[in-house]
Amino acid sequence: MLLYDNPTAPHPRIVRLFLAEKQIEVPRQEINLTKRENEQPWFLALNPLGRVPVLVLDDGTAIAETLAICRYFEYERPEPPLFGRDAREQALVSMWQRRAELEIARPIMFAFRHTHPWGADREPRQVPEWGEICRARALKRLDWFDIELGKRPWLAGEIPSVADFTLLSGLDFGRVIGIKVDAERWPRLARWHASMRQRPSAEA
Ligand SMILES: N[C@@H](CCC(=O)N[C@@H](CS)C(=O)NCC(=O)O)C(=O)O
Repeated sequence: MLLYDNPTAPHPRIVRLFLAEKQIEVPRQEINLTKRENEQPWFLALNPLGRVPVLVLDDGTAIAETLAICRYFEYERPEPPLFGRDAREQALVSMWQRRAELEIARPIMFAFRHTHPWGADREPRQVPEWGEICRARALKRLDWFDIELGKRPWLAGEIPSVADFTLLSGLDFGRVIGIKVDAERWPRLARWHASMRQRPSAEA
């Protein structure tokens, strides 16, 4: 088994957080995105989209997509449950994971790709105005997440889940476009962030 990884990109970090919480060790190989290793034919054969993470199983099966990889490990090692413990929790984790990804992490990623020099020759056309719109949208959604995080300890309920790792990775990546966890504006988000930072997985 081999996990194709990258130390600074947000999606691979979700998998590392997930593995750390489950105390699973997996051999990893870094894909250098700056040197465009992800665009090499051998890597595109594993994931035609040219994105990390990718998990290759011993039988050669290549699993791309962060959530698919996390699902694989959830089945292999159910404890601690990170996708919810029953039907209700699983539905809530799924709901909040998608919201964290679609409403926070993705707009932050678009803002980065459309305003940062890194994205200049990776996007078909870099549109800084679109990047700014995405940045503003993520900030507005964080106001909402702050309210939600005042209602329960973790994003989807009483136990930490893959929804929290998705939010943490997206939010921390926000640093690259100047988004910081502002405790004045988002006190409950800051409390949650501090709790996440105290977990043994935080350095993953
Ligand atoms: N939908 C994919 C997205 C993966 C993704 O966007 N990976 C980024 C790093 S966070 C990547 O490999 N980007 C390379 C590039 O765009 O050149 C997933 O959930 O794993």
